[in-house]
Amino acid sequence: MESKEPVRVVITGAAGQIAYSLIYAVAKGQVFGERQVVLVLLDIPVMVNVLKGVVMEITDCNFHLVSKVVATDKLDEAFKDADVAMLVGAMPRREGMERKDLLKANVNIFKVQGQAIDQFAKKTIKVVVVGNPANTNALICSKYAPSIPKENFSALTRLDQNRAQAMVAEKMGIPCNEVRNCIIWGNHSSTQFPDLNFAEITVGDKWVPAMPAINDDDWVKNEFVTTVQKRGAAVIAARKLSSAMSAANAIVDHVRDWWIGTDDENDKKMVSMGVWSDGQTYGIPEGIMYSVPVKIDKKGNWTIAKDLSINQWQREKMDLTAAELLEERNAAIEICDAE
Ligand code: NAX
Repeated sequence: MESKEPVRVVITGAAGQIAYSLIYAVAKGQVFGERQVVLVLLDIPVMVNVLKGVVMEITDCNFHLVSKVVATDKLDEAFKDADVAMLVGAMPRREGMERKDLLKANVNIFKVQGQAIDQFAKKTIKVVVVGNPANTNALICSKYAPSIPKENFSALTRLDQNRAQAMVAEKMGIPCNEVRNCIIWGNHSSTQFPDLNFAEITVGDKWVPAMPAINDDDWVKNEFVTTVQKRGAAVIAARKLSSAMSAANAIVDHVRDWWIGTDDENDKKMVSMGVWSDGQTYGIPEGIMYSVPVKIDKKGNWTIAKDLSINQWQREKMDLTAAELLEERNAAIEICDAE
């Protein structure tokens, strides 16, 4: 990370709608700061022409931080020496498609991308999986990249955290940068558990617990939880397209914090990431990619935030989303083994 070589960033699904906002943010320095980047854009063969148009636009932006653009539909070319991979591209759910058919299509995408990462990328690569089902896709990707540490794979749940924090800010009538540590536990799906028990807001120049200030247990347990869980569907219903600008923004937040760390003066900031569970923390089963609160040091190593006390209500919600992830994992592994 210390070297001044450009950061080689792979963005998959590069011709899609999230990538259209994401590429701009990465090229503008919002993730890696004033550091040169090589943008590697991967999509499928039928999208190669669209990708050409995206490359033309990148050129026309005159980004001073972009040292090179590679647009490709070849996995080996895409993942060669990659430092960071933002795996956005996936098969969308079509009307009438069963969940298991979606899982099948996507598991295979992330299996072959895992194999390519294993073979071609730097062993220090950091991977964030965005394409749904993000947690299970991240698990499969990691499974097929055994030479890369499991800690280097993650699933995006930062959008859910951002949504949760925005809701608290709105409820309290304060700016969103005065809310932190809203935690997302579990799966990036409607079983996720958005948890305000460790959230903080600023009063004067001090961070204080948010729950006593909100002082509305019914809102916290009901309206807040379900609104965050269903926010993605609400955006689709209104826009007729899924979240794109806010998803790209969350990927930026996720990777920037992973790259430079969340360390603040008191080391109190927590961010949510779907990460490998070793079965040792907060009663989360081993072998799934479960979203937890993490702290990240300046070298980019994350650790799960410690000593958070979990009550019975939280426990039940955490177990419910774990059960869904175990089910998804078993179905995904069955698909991979059948190939
Ligand atoms: P789009 O359909 O606009 O773009 C997806 C792109 O991926 C397309 O250009 C497609 O050709 C490409 N693609 C498909 N298979 C590929 C493969 N094997 N290799 C490379 N590229 C491939 O979708 P978009 O709105 O950009 O969403 C992308 C994914 O993000 C979807 O799976 C979506 O469900 C997921 N999301 C995840 C979120 C999260 O918080 N984890 C939130 C936003 C979003 O819903």
